[in-house]
Amino acid sequence: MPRTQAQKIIDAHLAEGVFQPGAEIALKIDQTLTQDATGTLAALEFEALGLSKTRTEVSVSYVDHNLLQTDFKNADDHRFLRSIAARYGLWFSPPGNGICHQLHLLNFARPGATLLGSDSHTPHCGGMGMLAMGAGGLDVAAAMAGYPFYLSCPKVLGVRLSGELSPWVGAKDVILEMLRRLSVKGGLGFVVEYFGPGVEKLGLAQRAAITNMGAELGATGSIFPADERTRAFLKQQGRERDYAPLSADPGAAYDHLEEIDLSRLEPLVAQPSSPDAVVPAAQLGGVKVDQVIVGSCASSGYEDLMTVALALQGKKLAPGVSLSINPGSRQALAQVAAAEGLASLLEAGARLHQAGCLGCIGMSQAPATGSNSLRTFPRNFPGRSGTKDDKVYLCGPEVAVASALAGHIADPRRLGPLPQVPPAPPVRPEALVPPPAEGSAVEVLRGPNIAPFPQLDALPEELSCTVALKVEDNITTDHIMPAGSQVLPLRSNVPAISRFVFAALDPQFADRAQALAPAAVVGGENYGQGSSREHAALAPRYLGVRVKLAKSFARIHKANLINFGVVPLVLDDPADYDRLQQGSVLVFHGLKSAILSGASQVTAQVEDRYLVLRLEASQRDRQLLAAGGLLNHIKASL
Ligand code: MIC
Ligand code: SF4
Repeated sequence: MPRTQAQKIIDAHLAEGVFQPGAEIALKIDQTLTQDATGTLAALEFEALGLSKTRTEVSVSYVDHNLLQTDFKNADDHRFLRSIAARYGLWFSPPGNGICHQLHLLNFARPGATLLGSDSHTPHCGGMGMLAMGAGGLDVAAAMAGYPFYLSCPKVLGVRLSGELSPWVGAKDVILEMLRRLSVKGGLGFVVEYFGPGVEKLGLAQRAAITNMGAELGATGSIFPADERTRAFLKQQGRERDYAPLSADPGAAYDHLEEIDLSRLEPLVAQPSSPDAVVPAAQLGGVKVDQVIVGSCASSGYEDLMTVALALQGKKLAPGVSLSINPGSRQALAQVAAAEGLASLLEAGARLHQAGCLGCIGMSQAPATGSNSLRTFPRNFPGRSGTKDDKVYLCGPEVAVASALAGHIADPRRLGPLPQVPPAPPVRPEALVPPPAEGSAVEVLRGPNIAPFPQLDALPEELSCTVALKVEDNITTDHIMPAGSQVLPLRSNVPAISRFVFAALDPQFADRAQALAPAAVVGGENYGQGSSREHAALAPRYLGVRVKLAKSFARIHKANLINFGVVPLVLDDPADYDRLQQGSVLVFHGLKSAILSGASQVTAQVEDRYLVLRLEASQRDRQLLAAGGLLNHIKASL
């Protein structure tokens, strides 16, 4: 049988199960990445497993999210992660080095391998022809310990690319076109696999920008073939030995097929406040822009920044526009400097920042009240910028620079001929710290804000829980567990961060859930989309939430709920969603036995009615739920 690229990698890494979409499989994980916002908890979890060293080909701990050091907390976390890396055999990337996905693609990604990262944009490295997936920190900690990663075997969505991008149309426009067609739910259960004659026209950074934002489609991963351009990229990074070709067999079948003629795409923009609210840039000429930011893991490499620099050459920003440049990596910044791009950026009036996530995760760069912000980021969920009622538009660097010059959203094709970006200068300002040969004597340095991982009890047989909150469709993990400069420093302190659960939607939530515990939350479709942050599962659990009921769940969030022993139940009957209200009491009899028996449905009594709720869970998931979470389960098995 001819196989897709995804199937080839899955087959080569199967630890349990067979390639059959929907069935549970376990995959051997070759590489892991963590970043500081999720990595502190992952490190605490790894420590709790009691191993002396990681058991992967390579594991890297990046510091890129929590860069503001307004007090000791983030600085303590950085130091803690550096010491953990040395102790347990991880590479360490210090603050200022750049964003995990950009750095991993440059320095470690290799075709044919598997990568598990505690960040939802880990599929960025799918641009290299690897199966790169986002997961909760606990799954990544388990992978670091050599455990396979359990997931539901994905279907494969093929995207046949033909033609070539026109001038001023970029990789971002390809993925925005996918979001326009398929929506933020369209990729659920799929690996998105790109193929066809258009592939060779895209460079590695472009491929990675496309696979990166496959996360916004809800996809498990996205993947490109590995070809001669992949080899050339690796060669330039001094890693040609990591090259291995990858492509689908001729005649491989896809579960769903899309076709994109690259030459027909035009510059696109996602409007506030969802990455799939996509329209042509040309239609938004009436939208004034106050702030423009070029950066984030999706669009911050050498070519992106150089395109902006060259387009700005000899020009000035429109009056009143603030343009920020957030390089994705120290390497990209050094390359732009070597190619003499910095002068144009600075002379035009741009603000130059250190390499990192910065405003993408609300760590500074919040827009002014009532203003419009245009960003080359992957996400524009409401309030994520740090400003309530923000209006954030998403685009590629081409639209960003055209708009910064015009003062309103602009089609970049009006800028005239596309400037030719010179080949990337061969500068590689290495600042990655390899693990020492022997780390067992390294002292792990903890600050006062780093709280131990909380104890979680096993699931009771009888459970009566009260609905503490009811929410709508497409609730993101940014709604459940906000980020931003106030909250992110608490990522290594679960009791403290739990005070902010649902804070923007309902500031009383934390107190109410704690008073009602055990509590439940009711949600609509695609509940928990977005970030991989496991705090969105663990912090509510810490407050006493034992059950979540939703019309459907996003993949990573559902896995995180199970990892912390929160039962995810599907409301198949829309009338049940309507019936449940804040304050409704759900009584489950024999819940634990029902879950362990493999039953696909459980019943809850609500007043004098019985609701039938679906539990989509593998046998292993059920054991985790019964044990009160993965950590309890692994500890019991050791
Ligand atoms: C994000 O883009 O939302 C983040 C911040 O990178 C998250 C991880 C986190 O919440 O720490 C992600 O995408 O997984
Ligand atoms: Fe960082 Fe933003 Fe990328 Fe998340 S989406 S990894 S916050 S740059």
